[in-house]
Amino acid sequence: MKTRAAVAFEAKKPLEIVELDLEGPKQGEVLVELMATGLCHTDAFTLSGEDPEGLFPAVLGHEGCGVVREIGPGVTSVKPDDHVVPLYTPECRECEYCLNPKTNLCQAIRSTQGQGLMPDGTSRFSYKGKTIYHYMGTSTFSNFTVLPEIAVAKIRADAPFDTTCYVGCGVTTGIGAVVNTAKVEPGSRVVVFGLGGIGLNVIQGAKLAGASQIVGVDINPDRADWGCKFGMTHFLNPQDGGDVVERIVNLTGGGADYSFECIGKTEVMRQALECCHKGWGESVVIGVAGAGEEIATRPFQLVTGRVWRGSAFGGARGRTDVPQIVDWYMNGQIEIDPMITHRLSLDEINKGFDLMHEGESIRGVVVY
Ligand code: NAD
Ligand code: AHE
Ligand code: ZN
Repeated sequence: MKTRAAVAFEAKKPLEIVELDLEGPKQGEVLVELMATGLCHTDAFTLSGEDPEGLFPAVLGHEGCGVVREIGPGVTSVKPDDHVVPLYTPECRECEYCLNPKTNLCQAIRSTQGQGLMPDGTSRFSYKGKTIYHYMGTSTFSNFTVLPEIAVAKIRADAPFDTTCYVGCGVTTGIGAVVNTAKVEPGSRVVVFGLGGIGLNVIQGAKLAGASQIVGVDINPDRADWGCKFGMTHFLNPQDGGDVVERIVNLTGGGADYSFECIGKTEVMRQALECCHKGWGESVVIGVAGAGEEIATRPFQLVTGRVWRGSAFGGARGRTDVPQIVDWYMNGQIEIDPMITHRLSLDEINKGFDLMHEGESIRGVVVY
C-alpha cells in the first residue's frame, strides 16, 4: 500500500513529505493507522546527526497513537479496530530482561530495531524502490506503520488520539522516572533540570508521589509558569548568576533527595548529581547526550553516598503500564491537555521542530 510520511533523507535537513510504499504485516506484525504523533526532542536529536544509531533515509517518530487496521499471521493480542500506542521499548514477556523485575528493557528485537529494520531483518518502507529505514521500531511520522505485536500497547477506545499519543514517550518517561525508577517517597525534595516535554512530566510525577519540595531549573524564564502549573514549588534560572549546585543545596536545606536531568547536557548531568544530598541523594539521567559525550564527577561524590542512575521510557513495561497511564489521564489523575501546545498537519511538521528549538512549544503534535 501507499502511505504519506515525513522522511528524514539526510541528517540536518528538513523532513520531506512524500508518498512511500509500505509492505503489509508479516508473521507477528500489525499494520497501524497513526492518528497522531508527538514531536519529542529525541527525534530532533537523531535528525541532528548526533545519534550514533541514527540511520538515513528513515521515517522518524516514536510518540504515536492509532488504530490497528490489519494483523499478520500468528498475532493474538490485538485485532483490527483496536486502539494502540506504539512502543519503542517493547514487552515480549519472555526474554531474560522481561523476566527480570529490575528492568523494562526488553531485548527481544533490540538489535534489528537499532539497525532500522523489522525483526526479520528487512524494512517495510521503500521509496522509488529504495529502502527507507524504520526508527526506534515505531516510525510514527508516517500515516501508516508496521509494528511487531510486542511493540503495541492496547488502550481504551475513548482516549483522544491527539493527547494520548504523548503517553507513547513524554508522559510515561517523566512520570515513570519518578514512580518506577527513583521511587520517590512522600515528603521528598526533588530537583528537575529542564522543564520541557519530559521535565514537566517529572514535575507532575513528583507531585503525584507526594514530594514536599519540587525545584525546577531551566534557562528559559517562561518555563517558571509552566512548572508552577504542574506542582513546581521553586524555580531557579542558572543564568541568574552564582553556582547552581550551591544555590540548590541552600534552597533544599542540604541537597536534593532526588534529581532528574531532562535536557541531555553532560555538564548539567554533573550538576544534577552534585546537588544531591550527601549520604542518600539519587540523580536520574533521562536526557540523551550526543555521540562521544561522557559524564564526569569526582568519585568522592559517589563514595559519600550519592547515586547516579538512568531511566529509559520511565522504567515502564509498555503493554502493561501504558494502558494504566492512559486510565490515569482519562480519570483526571494526571494532566496532558495543557502540555499539547501546538497541533499541526503532517505538512507542517518542520514548523513543529522549529517551535521546539525556539522554546515555544512544550509538545507539538501532528494530527493525521
Ligand atoms: P525539550 O526541548 O522539550 O526540553 C528541554 C528543556 O531543557 C527546555 O525547557 C530548555 O529550555 C531546557 N534547557 C536547555 N539547556 C538547559 C540548561 N543548560 N540548563 C537548564 N535547562 C536547559 O526536550 P524534551 O522532549 O523534554 O526532552 C528532554 C531530553 O530527554 C532530551 O535529551 C530527550 O532526548 C530525552 N528523552 C529521554 C527519554 C528516555 O527514555 N530516557 C525519553 C524522552 C526524551
Ligand atoms: N540511540 C542513542 C540513545 C537514544 C536513547 O537513549 N533512547 C532512549 C529513548 S529516548 C526517547 O525519546 C532509550 O529508550 N534508550 C534505550 C535503548 O535501548 O535505546 C545512542 O546513544 O545510541
Ligand atoms: Zn521521546
